[in-house]
Parts: sequence; C-alpha cells; structure tokens
Amino acid sequence: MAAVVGTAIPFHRNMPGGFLPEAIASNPVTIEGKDGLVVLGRRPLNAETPPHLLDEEVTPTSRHFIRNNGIVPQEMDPRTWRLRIDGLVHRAMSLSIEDLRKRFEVVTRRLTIECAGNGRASFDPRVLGNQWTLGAVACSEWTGVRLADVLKAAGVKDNVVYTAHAGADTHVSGERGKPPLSRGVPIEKAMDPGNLIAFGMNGGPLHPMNGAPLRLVVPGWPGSFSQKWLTRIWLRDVVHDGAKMTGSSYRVPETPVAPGEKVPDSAMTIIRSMPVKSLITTPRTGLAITGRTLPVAGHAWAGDGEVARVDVSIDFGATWQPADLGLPANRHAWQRWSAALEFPRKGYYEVWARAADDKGVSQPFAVAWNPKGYLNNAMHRISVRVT
Ligand SMILES: Nc1nc2c(c(=O)[nH]1)N[C@H]1C(S)=C(S)[C@@H](COP(=O)(O)O)O[C@H]1N2
Ligand SMILES: [Mo]
Repeated sequence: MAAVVGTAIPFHRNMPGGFLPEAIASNPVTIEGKDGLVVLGRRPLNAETPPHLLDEEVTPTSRHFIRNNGIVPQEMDPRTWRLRIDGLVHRAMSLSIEDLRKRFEVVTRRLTIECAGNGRASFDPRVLGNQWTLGAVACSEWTGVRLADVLKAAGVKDNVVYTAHAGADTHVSGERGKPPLSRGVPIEKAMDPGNLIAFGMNGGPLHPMNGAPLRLVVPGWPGSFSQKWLTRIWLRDVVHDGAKMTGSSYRVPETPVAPGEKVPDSAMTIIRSMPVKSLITTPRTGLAITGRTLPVAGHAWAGDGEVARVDVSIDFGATWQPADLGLPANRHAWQRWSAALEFPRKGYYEVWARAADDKGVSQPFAVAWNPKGYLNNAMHRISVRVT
C-alpha cells in the first residue's frame, strides 16, 4: 500500500483489512486511454473497473481492467512485431502481424476475460496478492486469428500435451531473461476455436496495457492464460513449467479446505474453466430512490459453459425473482440480464444477483476460501435506499 500512495504509512497497522486509502480512492487515475479505473498498484501496474462502469455489453477499451505481473515492454511496434511458433511442430514459423492477417481467417468475437484473483479482497482470512474487488473482468470485442488455425498450420506433433506462452514484458526485479509470467494450456484447450491471437480490440488497436500489439485471448479460463505482448508459442510434451505455472500459482486445492488452512503445493491443481458469476452494473451501489420501482441489470458468464438463468433478491435471499437473460453474442461472451424490482416500503435494501450455469451450478453466498484467493464467485450485492 505504501508503494501505491508513494510514501510510508506510519499508522498502517491501524488500517482495516481491504481498506482503500482516501488518497487512492479520491485520486482520479491518469492512465492514458483508460477512464475511471481504480489503481491497486503501480509497479507492476494493476487497475480494476468499478462495476457500474462495466454496464455496456461490449467493454470499451478505456474500461478494460489491467493486470500486469511485470513491466510493460518499451517497444510495441505492430510493423516489426514477430510471433514465433516452435517446439514440437512440423513447421516452426516466425510470423508478422501482416502474415497473420494474410494467411489466416480474421475473426471478431466478444470474449470475457476474468482474472482468477478477481474478488480476492473478500477473503477472510486475507490472502496476499492484488486485492481485487469485483472489476478484474471485461468483455471486449477482439479481432484476430484463431490460435487453432495457426497451430494447425505449424503442424502440432502427436506427443504435444501443452502450449507455453511468452510475452515481451520484463520482470519487476529488472533481471534479464527472467519472465514475469509464462503460462500454457493443455493442447485440447488450445485447439478450441474460441481462442484468438488478437491484434484488434473494439475496432481499434490493443491498448498498450492490454498487450499491444498482439496477445492471446483464451476465454473461459483464468485471464493469466491470455498472454499479452505475445512473442512466442512453444509446443511441449510436458505440462508447461514456466513462470507462475508451478507451485501454488493459479492453483486451488484439489479438495475444499477450511479458511486459513495450509495446503501443500502437491495438493493444488491448475485452475481450468472459471466458475459461473454475475455482476450488477446498473445501478451503482449506494443509490437512493424516491419511487418504489427500480430497473436493475448486469452481465453473467460461466467460463467454458453458458449461463442458464439469473435470479435477483431484495430480501437477503429469502425469495428470488427470475431476471430476463439474453443469449451470448457468441460463445464465451458474457450475457446481459435485467429485472424490474418493486420495493414494498421505504428503507434499506440490498439487491443480490445469482447466476446458474447450464449444469445447474449456482453462485454461492459466501467465498469458498483457498490459499491464493482465486475463484471468488460469491454473489454480487448492492445497496439501495428507498426514501
Ligand atoms: N505478458 C503478460 N501477459 C499477461 C499478464 C502479464 O503479466 N504479462 N497478466 C495476465 C493476467 S494474470 C491476466 S488476468 C490478464 C489480464 O488482461 P488485461 O490486463 O488485458 O486485462 O492478462 C494476462 N496476460
Ligand atoms: Mo490474472
């Protein structure tokens, strides 16, 4: 926190857990091309988007969250950028962005990216890491070529089990050749036609903080698989062991554990599909209304699955009312939901939203605690005062 406010905080022990210093809360962030994001840390730069700024069906580039593990590259020239595909392939390739455009079908898709640590701030006991609240999620419209098409052109060998991704960002330590993040996916997931090697974002170029000029978008799974500033995809015959693939990074206990329990790395498993989740994006929390009715709306998503229903409650979950739920624009796009609420009398209310996926799995009421603070898909709630 001291790094974020720029100086030591003598009374930091008195600060409550999950506390946001006023200097940060009231300090409008000035990241060029971003608007309204709340900065969690500056080195590396991490910033999330308040839910009410995520109301649009397609998240504008200016509101796509930023999750950096390292220092962003200096050079992001799309004309000189190269992507290498190598390792266990029949034809290793080095491609420019122009090559990608010319050689492969260019597609545009709305794809949800959510950081696995989104919601970490609500873990009790607290866990280390960026204290994301709700806004490390976005659904922008990405343009690029299918990862599967490029891998097919390279000719994936039969013994390949995993991809390994590399980007041009550098480690915060400044140590040369030490990548901040290098993740990979099982080859079956890599071959899913939903994954893109993207060079376009919302009809324009990628934002420098979102991986310009070239990134992976591997929707449905933790955002960490979507390597930014993508320079290399290496095909391997073992589970990739790059930076933040091993130990407890992006892993959860194989079986549920009690809050605060110590879990050995050997009992942790790599996170795959993200769980079902929803956000209330209209209205913003804390609203006071004078009438008795209120339209509410938001988005819901379910990793590799689809959202089957969203329900809302104004009585702390005692009764539920079904929301109208839209279809995804394409697979892996979040789904719009809306409902008309009616409040019986004046007073303080909370609106809770709960999504369920196509397997009938719902969002839980409370956080399922795990040592690294991942996969918090507890229901989102906002407060409303009827005056
Ligand atoms: N090269 C590189 N790619 C990266 C990261 C990174 O630190 N370096 N962070 C990952 C993580 S943890 C997430 S959640 C997403 C976030 O994408 P965004 O910053 O565009 O929102 O990028 C992923 N890709
Ligand atoms: Mo992430």
